[in-house]
Amino acid sequence: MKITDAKVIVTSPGRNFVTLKITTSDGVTGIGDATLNGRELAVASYLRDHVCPLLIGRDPARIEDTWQYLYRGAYWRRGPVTMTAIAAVDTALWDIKGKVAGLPVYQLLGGRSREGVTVYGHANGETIPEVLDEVARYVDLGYRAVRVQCGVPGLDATYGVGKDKMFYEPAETSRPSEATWSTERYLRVVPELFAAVRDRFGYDLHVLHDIHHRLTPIEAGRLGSTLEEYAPFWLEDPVPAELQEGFRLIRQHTKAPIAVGEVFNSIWDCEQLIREQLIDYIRATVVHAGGITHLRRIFDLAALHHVRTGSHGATDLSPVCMSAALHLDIAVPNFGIQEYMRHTEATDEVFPHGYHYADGYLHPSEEPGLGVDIDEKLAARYPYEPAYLPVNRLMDGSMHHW
Ligand code: EZ4
Ligand code: CO
Repeated sequence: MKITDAKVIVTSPGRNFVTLKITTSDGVTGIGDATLNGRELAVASYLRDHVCPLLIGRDPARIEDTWQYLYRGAYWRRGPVTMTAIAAVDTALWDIKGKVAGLPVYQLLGGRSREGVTVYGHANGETIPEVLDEVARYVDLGYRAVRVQCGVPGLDATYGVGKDKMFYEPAETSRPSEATWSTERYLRVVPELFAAVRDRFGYDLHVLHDIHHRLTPIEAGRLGSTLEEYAPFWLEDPVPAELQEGFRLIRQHTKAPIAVGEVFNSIWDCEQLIREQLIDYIRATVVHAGGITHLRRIFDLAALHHVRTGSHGATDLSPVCMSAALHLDIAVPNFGIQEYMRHTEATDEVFPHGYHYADGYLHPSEEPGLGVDIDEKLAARYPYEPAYLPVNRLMDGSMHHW
């Protein structure tokens, strides 16, 4: 069997998605997510112009060899664009391998290690009472874990607080919108939020929070120690993670569990974090960290060092990525939790899928392969729309991390 076609599909059913579709000489098809929020067309071109021509004629069964061919063959390694493109090829080839074997992909990864994939939803609100109402909604839906984000008094927009409750979407304008930031105000409001959530819902619910890279290590250490009495499940992305050493300082000052990795592209972004046990959860994802093949390598390293998984699952990762993530989540020994932001109905229609939510868990599809498809006719009705993520400035106008 040989690869006879590889094409890139760009569609925007509410937001932009890039999908790679590979076809074999036996007529088997596989798909992979290639969406890089705010830089979508760079990956589309990387695939169309530089990768698809190399795939034609290759044996689709050789997943590892193809991964190494694209990784080593680029010479300039890593980076979000390259690794997202490689991820798309890798994911599509696992989909094909599953279909050829007649097995869901998780069976090829060693089979089930658990009955379902525990997920957390996003409870957002401008005010703390609004957030509490949202938490109640998730609890009613059966969720065991909820991420809480609220507005910061005095700031006009805050990360994590959007117009739509179930579909938070930060990329929405043809130029980056500008938010303002005050660490001092933020550090005052978060303990109040956690206190209110514990007061109303008690301690059985897992409560998570995303700092979105905005603090310094010592500030994160201070926030973590303040929140310890409220037993956070994790604090996510406390600081920008280019400097892995920085996490040592956080560890010295708090026992709050730390999660990081949604913007990581390879094992080299987290090797020290994992080896030195500076984090508790690794949040790298299939689409941005080199596909199922490479993410499994990261998860295996993590398993050796008491680090569990907590993959990114925002709306800008397509149902193809979510589907692939669930096959890994159900199989790996060190699964922790999976982020689950629901896609819009339009997105779900373009990407029909067999995974489903029930009672706090997501369940991967039992169909051969990944169990997700793309309706190309419908996809063609939603052309690409330029969209940028916001930028963030301090009150005096200095650029800050978004
Ligand atoms: O801001 O995926 O944990 N989830 C997140 C997301 C990210 C977006 C960026 O594209 O931090 O909401
Ligand atoms: Co995040």
